[in-house]
Amino acid sequence: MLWSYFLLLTTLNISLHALLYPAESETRQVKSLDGLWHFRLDEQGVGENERWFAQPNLPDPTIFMPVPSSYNDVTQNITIHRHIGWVWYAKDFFLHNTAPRWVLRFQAAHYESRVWVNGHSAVNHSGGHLPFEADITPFISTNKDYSKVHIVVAINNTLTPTTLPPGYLQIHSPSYRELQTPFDFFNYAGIDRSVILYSTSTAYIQDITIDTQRIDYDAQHIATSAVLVYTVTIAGVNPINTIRVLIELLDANGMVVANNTDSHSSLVVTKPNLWEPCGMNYTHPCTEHSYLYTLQVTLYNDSPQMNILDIYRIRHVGIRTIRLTDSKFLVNERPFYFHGANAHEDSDIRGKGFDHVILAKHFNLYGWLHGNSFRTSHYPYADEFYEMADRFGIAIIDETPAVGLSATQFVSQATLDHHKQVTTEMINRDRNHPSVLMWSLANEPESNVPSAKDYFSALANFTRPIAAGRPITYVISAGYNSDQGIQFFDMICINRYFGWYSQSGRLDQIPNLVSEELTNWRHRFPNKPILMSEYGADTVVGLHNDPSFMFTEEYQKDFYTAYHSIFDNFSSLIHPDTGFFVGELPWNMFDFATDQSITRVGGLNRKGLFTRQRQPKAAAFVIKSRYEHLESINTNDLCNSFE
Ligand code: BDP
Repeated sequence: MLWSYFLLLTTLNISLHALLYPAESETRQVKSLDGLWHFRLDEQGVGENERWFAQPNLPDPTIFMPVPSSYNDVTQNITIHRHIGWVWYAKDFFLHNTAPRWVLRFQAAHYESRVWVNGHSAVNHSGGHLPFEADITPFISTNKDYSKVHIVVAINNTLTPTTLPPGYLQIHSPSYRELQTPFDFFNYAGIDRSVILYSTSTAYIQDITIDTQRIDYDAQHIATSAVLVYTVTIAGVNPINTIRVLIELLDANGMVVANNTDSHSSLVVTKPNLWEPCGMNYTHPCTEHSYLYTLQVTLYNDSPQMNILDIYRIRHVGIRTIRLTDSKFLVNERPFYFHGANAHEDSDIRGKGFDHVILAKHFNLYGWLHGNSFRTSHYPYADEFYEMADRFGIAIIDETPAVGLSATQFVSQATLDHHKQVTTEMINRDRNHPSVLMWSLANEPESNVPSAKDYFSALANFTRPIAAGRPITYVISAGYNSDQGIQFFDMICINRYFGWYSQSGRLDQIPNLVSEELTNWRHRFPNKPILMSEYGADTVVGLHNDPSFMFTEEYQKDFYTAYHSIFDNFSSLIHPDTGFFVGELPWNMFDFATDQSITRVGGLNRKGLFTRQRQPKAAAFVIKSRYEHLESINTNDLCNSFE
């Protein structure tokens, strides 16, 4: 009987961030607080002084605001659309006191958040794209079998030189304030992801990490065994030796394939089914599921009855390895080629608000396109995207919100500290997702200035030990001869717009320029694979011209085709001996909202392969047929030969 093998727990790691996704189980209840909340602007910024959080209702005028959503585009009111500063949300609900501990979790709110529960300050959080939570048990009444709970949230979307992303408030006059944002997407704000209440037992599973340490193969490259290492962190118990833990790995049929009773150890799986990214010749199509295991952790008290205290399941455990060589990105020791498209969390009316319809459409369209990857440009996405990517085998390059960094930020200790903080929060949240293949720590920093060198050296040194087996990179707009920071990272990811921002209208110039660019980067960094992390052209759907002119659907098609032949010349798939080019990610999958400006017609960046309403432009069919072709390149013979 398994119980007899139980070891007493010997280690207890308390992590600062309990980031396990709120999941229901036999011991945990989950209650959604999504829906219509009371909402109002606080244009004078007086709410906190006037103690709005302590009043039964927000002062009039209030309106109903859906949660999750960005508040900007839900009404017809331009003042709400372009508001800069504080807004307030409030909601009341009843909580039945059926558990000893209740945690209030915000999946994200943009940017600076303050939360009060029944008039008490519960949590403050800085940063727009990662979860935060508070144990609200002290603020609810425990002497009755129910509590009435009043939540008030104040949120400020003002970005500053030390926020990520940064922003610069310009006050031209009392009635003309402007938030300058050094990035190309609208600064949507509000409670834009779900709000969840969940319960735990008094002693509970606080965190779990799980990584594939190694996979062994036979001569046909069939996996014969795998070793997974894990850590379980327990909280709310003293002393720790009154607790026992059981770790079980279940296959897709629910059968236990490995187990252990130590809180920090390993699991050995024989004949494992590997998690594989989709859309490669040897893997599954992007419309079919990838193989996932479930890690089940059970916490018991150390009594003869072995009472269960807590159960938590991670349902998206994938067995796979990642390794970079000088010229290849290997997944399960086979060369992986990224062919997908970048995106934004962005849609009509919702802004950046999370929505299951948009989520499902997102992955259906990657399947249609045969796209096997995307970068979470330019911030970590909602958790649900990663779960879907795990399921479909879509590879993710997970990006921090550090977009628009310039020399100002590189000399700011506050920025570096916050950058380390969000990097840690992102890795802690996302490290158990097999779909996350790489961490991108920034997008297009001004990395050609001398101060970028120390900044990125410090950031790389900080991140490498916590990178959970993934390579680290940042995405570069600087030139191959001027970038100061990428020397400290593992991969070269470049954004290039030949034929658009430079050589505008000159498609004929693209092939030579791309060829020179890749050759020059390779020359400077002969040991780092290269990926085209953005390239694209604005395209107004329905606009045509022959010969192809900028902004027409013809131009977008020809633009992409001009890059592709050069990519193939350097491809690590097509030229396994000499190639070092490991992927192509068009900018962008969908048209997306930006600030209004003279270059953004209707306040949209129109570089989407699809419109903002998710309908294809002509170039989408070009990319689809290219990706179908890339899938058919046979890499079966290439395994196990990459040093
Ligand atoms: C790139 C940026 C991206 C922009 C794109 C563009 O990384 O955020 O949206 O340019 O201008 O440089 O379309």
